[in-house]
Amino acid sequence: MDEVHTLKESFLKELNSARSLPDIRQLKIKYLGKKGMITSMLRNLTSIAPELRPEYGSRINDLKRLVSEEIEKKENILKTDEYKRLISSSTLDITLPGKFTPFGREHPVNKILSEIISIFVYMGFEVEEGPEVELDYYNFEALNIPKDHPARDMQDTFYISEEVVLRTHTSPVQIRVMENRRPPLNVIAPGKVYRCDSDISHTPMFHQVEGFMVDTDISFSHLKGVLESFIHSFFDLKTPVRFRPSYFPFTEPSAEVDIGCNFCSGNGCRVCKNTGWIEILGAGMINPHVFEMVGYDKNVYSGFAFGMGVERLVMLKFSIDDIRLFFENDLRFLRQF
Ligand code: 2NL
Repeated sequence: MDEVHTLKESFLKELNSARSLPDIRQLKIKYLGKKGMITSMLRNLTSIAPELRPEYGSRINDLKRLVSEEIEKKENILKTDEYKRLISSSTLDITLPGKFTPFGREHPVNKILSEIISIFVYMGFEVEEGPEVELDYYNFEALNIPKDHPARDMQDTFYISEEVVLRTHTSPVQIRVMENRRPPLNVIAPGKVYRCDSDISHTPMFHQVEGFMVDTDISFSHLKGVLESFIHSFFDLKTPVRFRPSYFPFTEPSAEVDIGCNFCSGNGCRVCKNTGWIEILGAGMINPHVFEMVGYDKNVYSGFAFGMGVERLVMLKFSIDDIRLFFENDLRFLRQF
Protein backbone atom coordinates (compact mmCIF):
# COMPACT_ATOMS: atom_id res chain seq x y z
CA MET A 1 0.00 0.00 0.00
CA ASP A 2 2.87 2.36 0.79
CA GLU A 3 4.15 1.75 -2.69
CA VAL A 4 1.11 3.51 -4.18
CA HIS A 5 1.44 6.39 -1.74
CA THR A 6 5.18 6.82 -2.51
CA LEU A 7 4.49 6.77 -6.25
CA LYS A 8 1.84 9.45 -5.83
CA GLU A 9 4.22 11.66 -3.81
CA SER A 10 7.04 11.30 -6.32
CA PHE A 11 4.67 12.02 -9.23
CA LEU A 12 3.36 15.21 -7.59
CA LYS A 13 6.93 16.38 -6.96
CA GLU A 14 8.01 15.72 -10.53
CA LEU A 15 4.85 17.35 -11.88
CA ASN A 16 5.59 20.43 -9.82
CA SER A 17 9.07 20.75 -11.27
CA ALA A 18 7.97 20.12 -14.89
CA ARG A 19 8.50 23.41 -16.78
CA SER A 20 7.82 22.60 -20.42
CA LEU A 21 5.62 20.55 -22.68
CA PRO A 22 8.45 18.04 -23.40
CA ASP A 23 8.82 17.60 -19.59
CA ILE A 24 5.13 16.76 -19.38
CA ARG A 25 5.40 14.34 -22.29
CA GLN A 26 8.23 12.56 -20.45
CA LEU A 27 6.12 12.32 -17.30
CA LYS A 28 3.25 10.86 -19.23
CA ILE A 29 5.49 8.15 -20.66
CA LYS A 30 7.14 7.48 -17.30
CA TYR A 31 3.84 6.93 -15.43
CA LEU A 32 1.19 6.05 -17.98
CA GLY A 33 3.18 4.67 -20.95
CA LYS A 34 3.12 1.00 -21.99
CA LYS A 35 6.12 0.35 -19.79
CA GLY A 36 5.16 3.10 -17.33
CA MET A 37 5.18 2.68 -13.58
CA ILE A 38 1.42 2.66 -13.02
CA THR A 39 0.92 0.34 -15.99
CA SER A 40 3.44 -2.15 -14.56
CA MET A 41 1.86 -2.00 -11.12
CA LEU A 42 -1.50 -2.93 -12.61
CA ARG A 43 0.14 -5.74 -14.57
CA ASN A 44 1.79 -7.05 -11.39
CA LEU A 45 -1.55 -7.29 -9.54
CA THR A 46 -1.54 -11.08 -10.17
CA SER A 47 1.44 -11.49 -7.83
CA ILE A 48 -0.51 -9.95 -4.95
CA ALA A 49 -2.45 -12.08 -2.51
CA PRO A 50 -6.04 -12.52 -3.85
CA GLU A 51 -7.68 -11.05 -0.73
CA LEU A 52 -5.66 -7.82 -1.04
CA ARG A 53 -6.15 -7.43 -4.78
CA PRO A 54 -9.47 -5.50 -4.88
CA GLU A 55 -8.37 -2.76 -2.48
CA TYR A 56 -4.88 -2.52 -3.97
CA GLY A 57 -6.26 -2.49 -7.54
CA SER A 58 -8.73 0.25 -6.77
CA ARG A 59 -6.02 2.44 -5.18
CA ILE A 60 -3.83 2.07 -8.26
CA ASN A 61 -6.75 3.00 -10.49
CA ASP A 62 -7.46 6.09 -8.35
CA LEU A 63 -3.82 7.07 -8.73
CA LYS A 64 -3.99 6.48 -12.48
CA ARG A 65 -7.00 8.80 -12.78
CA LEU A 66 -5.31 11.48 -10.68
CA VAL A 67 -2.10 11.28 -12.73
CA SER A 68 -4.04 11.61 -16.05
CA GLU A 69 -6.05 14.57 -14.79
CA GLU A 70 -3.07 16.41 -13.33
CA ILE A 71 -1.02 15.88 -16.48
CA GLU A 72 -3.82 17.26 -18.63
CA LYS A 73 -4.27 20.32 -16.39
CA LYS A 74 -0.57 21.15 -16.42
CA GLU A 75 -0.37 20.53 -20.16
CA ASN A 76 -3.12 23.11 -20.75
CA ILE A 77 -1.44 25.66 -18.52
CA LEU A 78 1.89 25.23 -20.32
CA LYS A 79 0.23 25.42 -23.75
CA THR A 80 -1.46 28.71 -22.86
CA ASP A 81 1.85 30.07 -21.50
CA GLU A 82 3.66 29.10 -24.65
CA TYR A 83 0.96 30.72 -26.83
CA LYS A 84 1.20 33.95 -24.83
CA ARG A 85 4.97 33.95 -25.14
CA LEU A 86 4.72 33.37 -28.89
CA ILE A 87 2.34 36.31 -29.35
CA SER A 88 4.38 38.74 -27.25
CA SER A 89 7.69 37.82 -28.91
CA SER A 90 6.23 37.93 -32.46
CA THR A 91 6.18 41.02 -34.71
CA LEU A 92 2.75 39.92 -35.92
CA ASP A 93 0.00 41.90 -34.17
CA ILE A 94 -3.06 39.71 -34.40
CA THR A 95 -5.21 42.43 -32.85
CA LEU A 96 -4.83 44.70 -35.94
CA PRO A 97 -7.95 44.85 -38.14
CA GLY A 98 -7.68 42.92 -41.47
CA LYS A 99 -7.22 44.56 -44.85
CA PHE A 100 -10.58 45.69 -46.25
CA THR A 101 -11.36 44.45 -49.74
CA PRO A 102 -14.36 46.29 -51.15
CA PHE A 103 -16.85 44.07 -52.97
CA GLY A 104 -17.32 44.73 -56.67
CA ARG A 105 -20.62 44.25 -58.40
CA GLU A 106 -21.95 43.78 -61.89
CA HIS A 107 -22.40 46.97 -63.93
CA PRO A 108 -26.11 47.70 -64.59
CA VAL A 109 -25.50 47.50 -68.35
CA ASN A 110 -23.94 44.02 -68.10
CA LYS A 111 -26.68 42.93 -65.74
CA ILE A 112 -29.42 43.86 -68.21
CA LEU A 113 -27.37 42.51 -71.14
CA SER A 114 -27.31 39.09 -69.39
CA GLU A 115 -31.04 39.33 -68.75
CA ILE A 116 -31.76 40.05 -72.45
CA ILE A 117 -29.50 37.18 -73.55
CA SER A 118 -31.25 34.77 -71.12
CA ILE A 119 -34.68 35.60 -72.54
CA PHE A 120 -33.58 34.87 -76.12
CA VAL A 121 -31.66 31.73 -75.10
CA TYR A 122 -34.88 30.55 -73.41
CA MET A 123 -36.65 31.04 -76.77
CA GLY A 124 -34.05 28.85 -78.50
CA PHE A 125 -31.58 31.42 -79.88
CA GLU A 126 -27.84 30.76 -80.00
CA VAL A 127 -25.34 33.43 -78.93
CA GLU A 128 -22.52 34.44 -81.31
CA GLU A 129 -19.73 36.99 -80.96
CA GLY A 130 -17.38 38.61 -83.45
CA PRO A 131 -14.66 41.27 -83.90
CA GLU A 132 -15.19 44.88 -82.77
CA VAL A 133 -12.65 46.04 -85.36
CA GLU A 134 -14.42 45.04 -88.54
CA LEU A 135 -14.09 45.18 -92.30
CA ASP A 136 -16.11 47.87 -94.03
CA TYR A 137 -17.51 45.03 -96.13
CA TYR A 138 -19.17 43.24 -93.17
CA ASN A 139 -20.25 46.41 -91.39
CA PHE A 140 -21.82 48.12 -94.43
CA GLU A 141 -21.44 46.55 -97.85
CA ALA A 142 -22.98 43.11 -97.08
CA LEU A 143 -25.86 44.84 -95.25
CA ASN A 144 -26.94 46.73 -98.34
CA ILE A 145 -25.79 50.06 -96.95
CA PRO A 146 -24.83 52.03 -100.05
CA LYS A 147 -21.65 54.11 -100.25
CA ASP A 148 -23.58 57.41 -99.89
CA HIS A 149 -25.69 56.31 -96.90
CA PRO A 150 -25.58 58.77 -93.96
CA ALA A 151 -24.44 55.98 -91.56
CA ARG A 152 -21.19 55.81 -93.54
CA ASP A 153 -20.30 59.46 -93.02
CA MET A 154 -17.07 60.16 -91.14
CA GLN A 155 -19.38 61.77 -88.56
CA ASP A 156 -20.84 58.46 -87.39
CA THR A 157 -18.13 55.88 -88.04
CA PHE A 158 -14.68 55.50 -86.51
CA TYR A 159 -12.45 54.61 -89.47
CA ILE A 160 -9.23 52.65 -88.81
CA SER A 161 -8.36 52.73 -92.50
CA GLU A 162 -10.16 52.92 -95.82
CA GLU A 163 -11.39 49.32 -95.45
CA VAL A 164 -11.42 48.85 -91.65
CA VAL A 165 -13.86 50.38 -89.12
CA LEU A 166 -14.98 50.01 -85.49
CA ARG A 167 -18.27 48.17 -85.94
CA THR A 168 -21.26 50.51 -85.69
CA HIS A 169 -23.67 47.62 -84.95
CA THR A 170 -23.35 43.86 -84.31
CA SER A 171 -24.95 42.96 -87.67
CA PRO A 172 -21.52 42.00 -89.13
CA VAL A 173 -21.45 39.10 -86.63
CA GLN A 174 -24.70 37.85 -88.17
CA ILE A 175 -23.37 38.23 -91.72
CA ARG A 176 -20.34 36.12 -90.73
CA VAL A 177 -22.65 33.46 -89.20
CA MET A 178 -24.77 33.32 -92.38
CA GLU A 179 -21.64 33.07 -94.55
CA ASN A 180 -20.38 30.10 -92.54
CA ARG A 181 -23.57 28.20 -91.81
CA ARG A 182 -26.83 27.18 -93.48
CA PRO A 183 -30.41 27.74 -92.19
CA PRO A 184 -32.31 27.04 -90.03
CA LEU A 185 -30.62 29.65 -87.85
CA ASN A 186 -31.72 31.43 -84.65
CA VAL A 187 -28.89 33.64 -83.49
CA ILE A 188 -28.38 36.71 -81.32
CA ALA A 189 -25.24 38.85 -81.40
CA PRO A 190 -24.68 40.91 -78.23
CA GLY A 191 -21.71 43.22 -77.80
CA LYS A 192 -20.02 46.63 -77.86
CA VAL A 193 -20.50 48.95 -80.83
CA TYR A 194 -18.95 52.33 -81.65
CA ARG A 195 -20.27 55.56 -83.12
CA CYS A 196 -18.62 58.95 -83.35
CA ASP A 197 -21.30 60.68 -81.31
CA SER A 198 -21.46 62.11 -77.78
CA ASP A 199 -24.20 64.00 -75.89
CA ILE A 200 -26.84 63.41 -73.19
CA SER A 201 -28.26 60.38 -74.98
CA HIS A 202 -25.20 59.15 -77.00
CA THR A 203 -21.80 57.76 -75.98
CA PRO A 204 -19.04 56.77 -78.45
CA MET A 205 -19.28 53.16 -77.22
CA PHE A 206 -22.52 51.45 -76.31
CA HIS A 207 -24.01 47.95 -76.27
CA GLN A 208 -26.34 46.33 -78.71
CA VAL A 209 -28.19 43.07 -79.07
CA GLU A 210 -29.10 42.13 -82.60
CA GLY A 211 -30.74 38.90 -83.59
CA PHE A 212 -32.11 37.07 -86.58
CA MET A 213 -34.04 33.97 -87.58
CA VAL A 214 -33.74 32.39 -91.03
CA ASP A 215 -35.49 29.33 -92.43
CA THR A 216 -37.95 28.44 -95.18
CA ASP A 217 -41.29 30.19 -94.54
CA ILE A 218 -40.32 32.67 -91.81
CA SER A 219 -42.88 35.47 -91.84
CA PHE A 220 -43.54 38.83 -90.24
CA SER A 221 -45.80 36.98 -87.77
CA HIS A 222 -42.75 35.16 -86.39
CA LEU A 223 -41.03 38.51 -85.96
CA LYS A 224 -44.04 39.91 -84.08
CA GLY A 225 -44.39 36.81 -81.90
CA VAL A 226 -40.73 36.67 -80.88
CA LEU A 227 -40.39 40.39 -80.17
CA GLU A 228 -43.71 40.64 -78.33
CA SER A 229 -42.68 37.67 -76.14
CA PHE A 230 -39.34 39.32 -75.48
CA ILE A 231 -40.93 42.63 -74.45
CA HIS A 232 -43.51 40.96 -72.21
CA SER A 233 -40.78 38.94 -70.55
CA PHE A 234 -38.35 41.86 -70.15
CA PHE A 235 -40.88 44.48 -68.99
CA ASP A 236 -44.30 43.22 -67.95
CA LEU A 237 -46.99 40.99 -69.44
CA LYS A 238 -49.32 43.98 -69.56
CA THR A 239 -46.91 46.30 -71.45
CA PRO A 240 -48.60 47.54 -74.66
CA VAL A 241 -46.58 46.83 -77.86
CA ARG A 242 -46.90 48.67 -81.18
CA PHE A 243 -45.26 47.95 -84.57
CA ARG A 244 -44.80 51.07 -86.70
CA PRO A 245 -43.58 51.15 -90.34
CA SER A 246 -39.99 52.32 -90.78
CA TYR A 247 -36.99 51.99 -93.06
CA PHE A 248 -33.61 50.21 -92.81
CA PRO A 249 -31.46 49.36 -95.84
CA PHE A 250 -30.96 45.77 -94.57
CA THR A 251 -34.63 44.90 -93.98
CA GLU A 252 -37.75 45.15 -96.14
CA PRO A 253 -40.35 45.75 -94.87
CA SER A 254 -38.99 47.41 -91.74
CA ALA A 255 -40.61 48.37 -88.48
CA GLU A 256 -39.87 50.19 -85.28
CA VAL A 257 -41.29 48.69 -82.12
CA ASP A 258 -42.72 50.90 -79.38
CA ILE A 259 -43.94 50.11 -75.89
CA GLY A 260 -46.61 52.04 -74.02
CA CYS A 261 -44.90 54.71 -71.91
CA ASN A 262 -44.70 53.34 -68.36
CA PHE A 263 -43.90 56.77 -66.90
CA CYS A 264 -47.30 58.30 -67.80
CA SER A 265 -49.27 55.10 -68.62
CA GLY A 266 -49.67 56.35 -72.18
CA ASN A 267 -51.13 59.76 -71.28
CA GLY A 268 -48.13 61.69 -72.60
CA CYS A 269 -45.12 63.04 -70.72
CA ARG A 270 -41.58 64.35 -71.19
CA VAL A 271 -40.08 60.85 -71.54
CA CYS A 272 -42.36 59.85 -74.44
CA LYS A 273 -42.46 63.38 -75.86
CA ASN A 274 -46.23 63.42 -75.34
CA THR A 275 -46.82 60.50 -77.72
CA GLY A 276 -47.59 57.91 -75.01
CA TRP A 277 -45.14 55.52 -76.75
CA ILE A 278 -41.41 54.81 -76.40
CA GLU A 279 -39.31 53.30 -79.22
CA ILE A 280 -37.19 50.38 -78.06
CA LEU A 281 -36.39 48.21 -81.11
CA GLY A 282 -35.79 48.24 -84.84
CA ALA A 283 -36.68 45.19 -86.90
CA GLY A 284 -37.79 43.85 -90.25
CA MET A 285 -37.72 41.06 -92.81
CA ILE A 286 -34.14 40.52 -94.00
CA ASN A 287 -33.63 42.25 -97.35
CA PRO A 288 -33.27 39.65 -100.19
CA HIS A 289 -30.17 41.56 -101.26
CA VAL A 290 -28.49 40.57 -97.94
CA PHE A 291 -29.31 36.90 -98.67
CA GLU A 292 -27.65 37.25 -102.09
CA MET A 293 -24.51 38.69 -100.47
CA VAL A 294 -24.12 35.64 -98.17
CA GLY A 295 -25.01 33.13 -100.90
CA TYR A 296 -28.49 32.09 -99.72
CA ASP A 297 -31.23 31.47 -102.31
CA LYS A 298 -33.67 34.35 -101.69
CA ASN A 299 -36.47 32.31 -103.27
CA VAL A 300 -36.01 29.49 -100.73
CA TYR A 301 -35.21 31.33 -97.51
CA SER A 302 -36.78 34.17 -95.60
CA GLY A 303 -36.08 35.62 -92.20
CA PHE A 304 -36.41 38.48 -89.80
CA ALA A 305 -33.82 40.52 -87.92
CA PHE A 306 -33.91 43.05 -85.12
CA GLY A 307 -31.63 45.30 -83.14
CA MET A 308 -31.80 47.11 -79.80
CA GLY A 309 -29.61 49.42 -77.78
CA VAL A 310 -28.93 48.01 -74.31
CA GLU A 311 -28.20 51.30 -72.47
CA ARG A 312 -31.59 52.60 -73.59
CA LEU A 313 -33.35 49.55 -72.14
CA VAL A 314 -31.44 49.89 -68.85
CA MET A 315 -32.44 53.58 -68.68
CA LEU A 316 -36.12 52.72 -69.22
CA LYS A 317 -36.09 49.85 -66.73
CA PHE A 318 -34.39 51.85 -63.95
CA SER A 319 -35.71 55.36 -64.84
CA ILE A 320 -32.23 56.80 -65.53
CA ASP A 321 -32.27 60.05 -67.51
CA ASP A 322 -28.61 60.55 -68.50
CA ILE A 323 -26.65 57.87 -70.40
CA ARG A 324 -23.30 59.33 -69.28
CA LEU A 325 -23.91 58.06 -65.72
CA PHE A 326 -23.07 54.55 -66.98
CA PHE A 327 -19.51 55.55 -67.82
CA GLU A 328 -18.55 57.93 -65.00
CA ASN A 329 -17.75 55.13 -62.52
CA ASP A 330 -19.42 56.99 -59.65
CA LEU A 331 -19.91 54.25 -57.04
CA ARG A 332 -22.89 56.06 -55.51
CA PHE A 333 -24.66 55.54 -58.84
CA LEU A 334 -23.36 52.02 -59.59
CA ARG A 335 -24.22 50.65 -56.13
CA GLN A 336 -27.94 51.24 -56.67
CA PHE A 337 -28.54 48.30 -58.99
C1 2NL B 1 -31.98 49.43 -84.41
C2 2NL B 1 -32.28 48.67 -85.63
C3 2NL B 1 -31.89 46.63 -86.71
C4 2NL B 1 -31.23 44.73 -87.99
C5 2NL B 1 -30.98 45.65 -87.00
C6 2NL B 1 -30.06 43.07 -89.37
C7 2NL B 1 -28.99 42.25 -89.44
C8 2NL B 1 -28.80 41.49 -90.55
C9 2NL B 1 -29.67 41.54 -91.58
C10 2NL B 1 -30.74 42.37 -91.47
CL1 2NL B 1 -27.44 40.49 -90.65
N1 2NL B 1 -30.92 43.13 -90.38
N2 2NL B 1 -30.25 43.81 -88.25
C11 2NL B 1 -32.44 44.77 -88.67
C12 2NL B 1 -33.36 45.75 -88.36
C13 2NL B 1 -33.10 46.68 -87.38
O1 2NL B 1 -31.56 47.50 -85.72
O2 2NL B 1 -32.65 50.36 -84.12
N3 2NL B 1 -30.96 49.04 -83.66
C14 2NL B 1 -30.57 49.69 -82.47
